[in-house]
Amino acid sequence: LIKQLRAIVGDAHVLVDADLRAPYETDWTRRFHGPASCVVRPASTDEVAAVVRACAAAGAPMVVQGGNTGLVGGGVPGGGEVLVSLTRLTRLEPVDDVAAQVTAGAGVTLEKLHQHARAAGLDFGVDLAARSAATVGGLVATNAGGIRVLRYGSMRAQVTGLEAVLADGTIVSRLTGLAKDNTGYDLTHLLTGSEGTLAIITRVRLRLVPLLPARAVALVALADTDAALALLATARDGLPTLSAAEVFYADGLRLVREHAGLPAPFSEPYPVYVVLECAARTDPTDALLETLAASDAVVDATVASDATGRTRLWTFRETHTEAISAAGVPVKLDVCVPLRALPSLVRDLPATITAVSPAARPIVFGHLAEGNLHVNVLGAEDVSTEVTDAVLRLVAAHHGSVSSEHGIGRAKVAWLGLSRSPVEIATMRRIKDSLDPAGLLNPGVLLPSGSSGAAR
Ligand code: 2HG
Ligand code: ZN
Repeated sequence: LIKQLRAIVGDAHVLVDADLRAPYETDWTRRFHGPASCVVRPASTDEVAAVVRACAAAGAPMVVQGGNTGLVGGGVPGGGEVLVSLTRLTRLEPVDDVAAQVTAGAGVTLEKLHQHARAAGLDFGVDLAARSAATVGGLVATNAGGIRVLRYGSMRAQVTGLEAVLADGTIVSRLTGLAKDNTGYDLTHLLTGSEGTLAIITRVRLRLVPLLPARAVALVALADTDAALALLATARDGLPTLSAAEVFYADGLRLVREHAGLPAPFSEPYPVYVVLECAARTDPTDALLETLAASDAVVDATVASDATGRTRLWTFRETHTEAISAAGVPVKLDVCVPLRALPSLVRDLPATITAVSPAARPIVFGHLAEGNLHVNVLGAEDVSTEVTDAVLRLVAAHHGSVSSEHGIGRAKVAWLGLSRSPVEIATMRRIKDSLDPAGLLNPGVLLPSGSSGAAR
C-alpha cells in the first residue's frame, strides 16, 4: 500500500518515519494520540480519490485531518490508520462577487479565507480563535461554530455546496452554489458535520457576507450569569449590529492574566465578564454605549473602537484556551443548554465536578448567545471519564447538548446517547453503513466502530 501511495502523491508526501508522523499523531491539547501506519498528503481531489481507492482495495482504514485544531480527537488516529492530511489542498478560487460566494480547497486556512474575501470587499461569516491553522475542510466536516454564530450561524449556514471523495474513491461534486435548489437529498448538508465518517471533503463552496469595517467592542463586568443574560437580551433588542457575545468568569480571567502578563481590565475584579462586539458600515460605538448605559445589569464596562483596543479586549477571552493548556492537560467539554437554564448549569458545575474530583479546577467560558459553555477542567486528567460523565449528565438534565460546536470525535462517542435517541443513532448508523460499508473512514469517530454487522 505504501508503495502505491508513493506512486500517487510522490515519495516526499508519504511519511513513514515516526518523527515525521509525530506532529500528525497528537492533537495540540495532547489529550488524543495514536500511531498512524503512515501520513499521506495528497495535493488534489484526484489524488485524494486515488489514495482512497488504494486504501479501500487494501482494506486499510483512514483518518482524515485538516489543521489538527479539533478538540475531540476526531482528526487523530485511533491506532494504525492511514492518516490522510488535506493541508496541501490550498486552492482558493477568485471570489464570485455576483453570487457573493467563493470555492476553497479543504486545506485553505480560515485566516487565508478571511484575507481573500476581504481583499474582494466581502467577508466570511465564521471566525474563531484557531483561525491561523484551522482549515476549511475541517470546519465544514465538524460544522464549526465560533464567535459570530449569533450573527451568521455556524459553518453549516455558510456552505452552499461541496466536493467530496466517498469511501470507495468516487468523487461527488456539487459546487454551483445555487441559492435555491430543491432536487432531492441534500448531500452537502449530510456531509457537513459528519466528522469525516461518510466522505472526505476536498472542496467547498461558501457564502460570503458584507464586509463591515466599523467595529466596537465592549468588555462588560457583571454580578452573575443572570445579569449576563439580561445584558444579552438588551443588546439583542437594541443593537442590530451585534456580532458577538462571549462570556467568561473571574477564575478564567485570573489564569489568562497570569499566563499572558496582562493588566487588569478594571480597578477591581468582578464575578462575570461579557465581551460584546458590534460591526457595521458606520461606527457603532455610540449605539453600543447607549445600550450599555440603558442596561441595569452592567456593573462596569470599557469600550474600544480602534483596532488595538479591540484586540486588547478580545485577548482576555481568546487567550483562555492557550492559558488553560499552559497550566496542564484539561478535560475539555463543549456543551450547551437552553439559555434559561444557563445560570443553573453554571451554579451546579463546580460541585458536580469536585464531587468526582476534589482537587479539580474548572474554568468555564464560551459563547453566551447560544448558551454554549466550554467547560475546561484542570487537575482531573486521571479521572477524565468520571468528570466527563458527571458534567454531561448534568447538561442532559438541563435539556442541553453534549457537544455544542466541537463535535463528538472520539471524546464523546460513549455519551452520544445523552443527546440523541436510540432511533436517531440507529438511523445515523444505517447512513454510515450505506456510504462506508467496510467502516474505513474515521473508524471510532462519532459512532462506535464495529457496532453493526458491516463495520469492522
Ligand atoms: C473557543 O471558543 C474554542 O475558544 C475553544 O471553541 C474552546 O478551548 C476550548 O475549550
Ligand atoms: Zn468555542
